[in-house]
Parts: sequence; C-alpha cells; structure tokens
Amino acid sequence: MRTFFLLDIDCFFASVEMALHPELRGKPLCIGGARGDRGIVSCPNYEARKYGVRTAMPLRTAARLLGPEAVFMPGNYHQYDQYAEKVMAILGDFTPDVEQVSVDEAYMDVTGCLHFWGDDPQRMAQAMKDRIQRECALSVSIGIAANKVCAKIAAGLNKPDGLLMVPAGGEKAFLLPLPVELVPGIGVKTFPKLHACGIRTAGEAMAYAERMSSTPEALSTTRGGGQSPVLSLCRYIASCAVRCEKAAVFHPHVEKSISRDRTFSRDTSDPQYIRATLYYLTERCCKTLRQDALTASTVSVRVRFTNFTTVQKQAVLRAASSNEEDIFGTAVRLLAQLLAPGILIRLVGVKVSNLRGTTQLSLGVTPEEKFSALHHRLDGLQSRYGYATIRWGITCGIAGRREEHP
Ligand code: TTP
Ligand code: MG
Ligand code: MG
Repeated sequence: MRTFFLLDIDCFFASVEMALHPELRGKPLCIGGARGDRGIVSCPNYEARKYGVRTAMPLRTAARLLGPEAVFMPGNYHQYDQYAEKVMAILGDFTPDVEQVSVDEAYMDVTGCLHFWGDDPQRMAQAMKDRIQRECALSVSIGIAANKVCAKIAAGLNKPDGLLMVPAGGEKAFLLPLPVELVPGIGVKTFPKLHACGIRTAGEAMAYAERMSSTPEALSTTRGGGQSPVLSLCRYIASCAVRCEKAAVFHPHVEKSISRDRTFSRDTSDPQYIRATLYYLTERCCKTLRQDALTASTVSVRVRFTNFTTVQKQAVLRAASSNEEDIFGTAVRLLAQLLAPGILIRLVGVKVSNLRGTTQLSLGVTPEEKFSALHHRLDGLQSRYGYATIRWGITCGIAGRREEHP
C-alpha cells in the first residue's frame, strides 16, 4: 500500500498577486487583463468566484458580475513561475518523489517518508501547508489517498485551504456518490454520452460496468472486438476504486508544446503591427525554450478573424532550434499564408512543438550557436533589467500598447 499526495495551489495567479500586494486580500480579483479588455479571465480569486466568475469567462462579463470595487490585473507570468518554483522546492524538502503535473500542481509519493511524521499523512501534509503559507504566503489544498486519482479528487473537494484524506480501503465508498465530472481524465465531450445512459455518479458508472461485464457486448471485447466508449469509461472509473499504484513512476514533466497568443484590444489588419506582435510572441516561446533547455522542430501560427473563424498553418523546421531567427523566419512565412490584405483579425498566436532537450555542448562556432549565445545574453539582461532595456527593433512597433506583457 502506498500513500500519494496531490497538492494544488489555490487560485494560483491571484494568490501570488495577493501575496505581493496584501491590500488586495478580501477584494474580488481577476487576473487576465484590465477591466473592460477583450480577453478572458485566467484566474479569479475566491471572492470573485462567489459572484459566479470562472476561469475563461470574458473579462467584460466578469466586470459586469463584480461591480466597480473588483480589481483586474493583466498578470505577471514571470513572478508566477518563480513562486511555483519556490513551492516545488519546498515539496522536494519533504520527499524526493515529486511529479509536477502543471504550473501549480504536483503529485508526491510519500510512502517512504511517513515514518518521519509518526506514520500520520495528515500531520505531514499540514506541515507542508504551514511551510508554504509561512514562506510563500500561499494557501494550497492537499488530497491524500492510496492512488493518484483519489488524491486528485480529494484535493479539489475541499478547496481552498483544504486537506482531505481518503482512508486506505475507503476508495470505493469515497467515489460512489461523486458526479462523474469530478473524475480526472475524462474528456468533457464524453459526459453527455454517460448521462444518456443514465450515469451521473461514479457509483452508477461502477454499477454499469459490473452489469455489462457479462453481456454479449462485453464478451465480444474478450474476443478482440471493440468496446463501447461508455463501457470502457465506466470500467476506468471502477478501476479508480481499486487502483493502488504499486510504485511511483515519475518522469520529469516535459511540455509537449509551448504557445503564446494575443487578442488585440481592437481588431487590426495592419501587417506591420501583426508581424511585430508575432515576433514578440515568438520571442516569448523561444525564451521559455531556452530557459528549459529545449528545442522545437515544429512551428504553427494561428489567426482568428473578426467573425471568430480560426485558421492555422504549421511547418517543420530544417533543424530543431530555440532561436528566433529560425522560428520567427518560419512563423512569418506561415502568417503571410493566413492573412489577406485589409482583412481584420482579432487574435494572432504561435506554437512550437515536437520539443526535445538540448544535450549538445555549444561551442559558439556555427551561426546558430552564435545566435543562441546572443539570445542567452539578451535573456539575462532583460530578466535582470526589464524587457524594455534592450529589445529588437521590430518589437518597437508594439511598445507602449497594452498587448505587451514583458
Ligand atoms: P488551476 O489550478 O486549474 O486553477 P487555480 O489555481 O486558479 O484555482 P484552484 O484554486 O481551483 O486550483 O490553474 C492554475 C493556474 O493556471 C491558474 O491560476 C491560472 C492558470 N490557468 C489558465 O491560465 N488557464 C486555464 O484554463 C486554467 C484552468 C488555469
Ligand atoms: Mg490551482
Ligand atoms: Mg492546478
């Protein structure tokens, strides 16, 4: 039997802002843009959630629901990364088995460390929460269980500032009454299919899996036939009640892709401005690649028109790269294929994918290596003295506009 924790920071982006600006505490707060901007809310704090504001809601809808005393901020992603790193480092002091699965979330296998805490997982989790609160001024929620799925659900059930343990052996009783929407790993499009079969809770899914296990349909799967998506989902849910991860197999989290996009405050057809914005977004992707010692081999560009139609094109680079010269060179060619003169667009975005780690030693000899060395120097200067200290001329066209978040 093993013990897993899932820790998730409560309203992460907003919590960092409240940690940095304590005067914001107690007020509804939305991260994602200024009040009245056209973008969406990326993180509302819990005061804002009381008014029905949710992640991905348009900022303007949020402003209507919240009234004038609410605070809106574009967000400082560099700060959020730093806070996430600090929290993850604290987790590493408690257990070596930390698997970060998103910016503010990590699984831990604490089985081997529990004896330090009198074999009391809740004591260990409380100590973790206290230390994060003391050192980062952030509140987190922790779920504890014998498998990762139950730990994840438990962390979400008592947010914010939650600590919930599923007793070993109590996984089935814990899952039975929960709506299927709470089980992680099921796509949103599948819920209507479950509902159509009268399955709304995990318990109903388990009963369905059991009922169907002796039907001809299920038997056909044992002969290599297909299994209905509903049945396989119900079996997956049933497996969550008995699933005891034997050992933690942790892989360092490697992003599959990195993307940045920008919704303009006013639709535009200005090619220079769109190009400058695309460069700026490419630069942000490249900085992340360099920071994580990754290179990308595929670039894609996305454009959304005034009528919300979105088009996308992608291309493979001649060689994997993290340099703007290669990636923007390809991105701007793709952009040219997507734009038409005079046609207004509301969003432009760039994505790099097919990522892999850079293992080769750079000797600074080839032009690519020289560019790479230059970019690393610029990254260092910009992160130390600010983005505007030294910048490529092409981005001067967007300087001072709200689109820019260094
Ligand atoms: P979550 O942990 O999903 O959400 P949260 O921390 O804001 O709130 P909760 O208390 O429910 O955990 O995501 C972490 C951060 O990632 C969040 O603060 C903002 C960002 N995010 C997005 O930018 N877009 C998204 O669609 C989601 C879900 C999150
Ligand atoms: Mg969170
Ligand atoms: Mg999260």
